[in-house]
Amino acid sequence: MIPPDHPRYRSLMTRERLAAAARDGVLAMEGLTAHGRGEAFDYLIGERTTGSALLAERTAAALLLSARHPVISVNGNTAALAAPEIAALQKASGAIVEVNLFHRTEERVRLIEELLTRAGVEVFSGTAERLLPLSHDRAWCRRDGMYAADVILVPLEDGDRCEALVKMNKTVIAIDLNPLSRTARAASITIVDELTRAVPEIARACRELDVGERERLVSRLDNHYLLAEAIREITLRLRACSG
Ligand code: PTJ
Repeated sequence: MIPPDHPRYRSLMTRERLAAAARDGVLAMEGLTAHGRGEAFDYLIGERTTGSALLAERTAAALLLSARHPVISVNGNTAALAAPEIAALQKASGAIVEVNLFHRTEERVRLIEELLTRAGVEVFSGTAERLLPLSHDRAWCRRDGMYAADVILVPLEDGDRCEALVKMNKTVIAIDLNPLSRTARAASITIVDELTRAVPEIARACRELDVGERERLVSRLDNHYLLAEAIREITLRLRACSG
């Protein structure tokens, strides 16, 4: 029992939620350690959406809205943490939502698709094929879904697939609290923010941006700048805490 007045209530409840999702088979056990790494980086950015993250979120919205075939890729952590937020983003952006897993079993795909559907997501399912140039199971996707995407949002990604998607000339939007990760470096744009803060901000921007603002954001996209700013904001915070 976690008392609501505990200073880390939200964080502890999130852990409980993920532990339950792991017991239910939605979350891979490895997803718990991935979350722990994310928590550590969230401390470093001050558990808030930084200025550079907000710019990245608005640019991500502009990319999704300008896309011919936008896709949101969902894994176990994303489904366990943010299924209703993904439903709202799908509504605001018009993107396809497809499940893609690193620790893939047919049973996990089914459980995650069911969880998303219950949250109001229109899931793009059907027969998956081994289409991406990867030796692990993230290679499995749908020909008319992820494989055909021009813009793809990949929350909590592993670097391999991110690199492969960029090589396939797709615009890859990563959400990753670690600005030093291979994913963060390989993506076309990286949002260094916590998933449950980032997804609603992208959805909000999708509802707000006019065409002129979209074009301006896309034309100024610079991932090196965004990552450098994220690292600078962490450095400033560390300096303030140590001072
Ligand atoms: O469900 P599956 O089988 O597809 O597996 C999903 C995981 C997350 C286990 C898999 O993709 C994986 O191993 O990912 P990595 O390589 O550990 O990368 C996850 C990244 O996401 C790390 O850099 C974390 O810092 C970051 N991260 C973790 N939690 C969050 C996060 N970023 C944003 N928000 C979070 N809540």
